[in-house]
Amino acid sequence: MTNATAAITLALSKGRIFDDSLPLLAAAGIEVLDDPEKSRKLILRTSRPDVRVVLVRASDVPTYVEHGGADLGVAGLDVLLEHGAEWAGGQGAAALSGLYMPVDLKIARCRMSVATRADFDYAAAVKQGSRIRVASKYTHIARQHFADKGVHVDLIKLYGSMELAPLTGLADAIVDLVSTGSTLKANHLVEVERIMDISARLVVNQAALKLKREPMRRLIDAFARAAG
Ligand code: PRT
Ligand code: MG
Repeated sequence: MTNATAAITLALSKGRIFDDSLPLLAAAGIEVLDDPEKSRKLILRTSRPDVRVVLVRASDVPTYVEHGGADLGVAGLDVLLEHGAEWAGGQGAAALSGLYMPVDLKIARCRMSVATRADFDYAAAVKQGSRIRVASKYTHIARQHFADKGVHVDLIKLYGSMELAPLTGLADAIVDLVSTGSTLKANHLVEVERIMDISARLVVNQAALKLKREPMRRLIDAFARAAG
């Protein structure tokens, strides 16, 4: 490529974000030429010589875009809110500095919810203003939620298998993503409160948007149209 600055790098994560982004890319006239399930490549070529895809961890997408490792990326609102809070002392999405969050792609949809064991009286625990022990990977979202309700909370940070926490007595409740509800059901947990709806967003590096205005604008518009 002769004009390196014109090349566009899109950060995606393997799994549902990648899978759900493919139809949007196709609608924008872009086909990904490498299959991440078949190769170990982290940089994927596309049918557009000036567009490439980099595969990063879902929670690393905002970091890549913020620091210009990618010009744009697709990340869940959950990831963006946690990332924003991490770097801005709990101010959430409003504080995402170098990131511009223009398009709700309406993919990878789910909800952030509170779940407990069926025999735990959540309503009473919340009403009485007693302390409640909550385990989550999403500690900033959880803290904000319970603060808004005026509920005292002891937060326990976990990185996975959150369903185990109420079953082992580690916590009274968990805050986790729910889509079909079958994971909760399989672990005899019940969804007791919905915190917010979650979907994936297209995030854009602001400097890249200025530097590569035309091709970036066209790509963002195509994504927006495809997302509907
Ligand atoms: O897995 P890894 O640690 O690499 O990263 P990640 O979990 O952040 O990535 P990934 O690919 O699992 O999720 C990427 C994004 O997809 C998330 O950031 C969400 O915005 C979105 N998404 C949509 C979901 C779900 N639906 C979802 N159901 N992310 C996770 N889940 C999990 C949930 O945590 C729970 O364990 O699926 C389970 C519940 O599913 P149901 O269908 O049984 O209710
Ligand atoms: Mg996952």
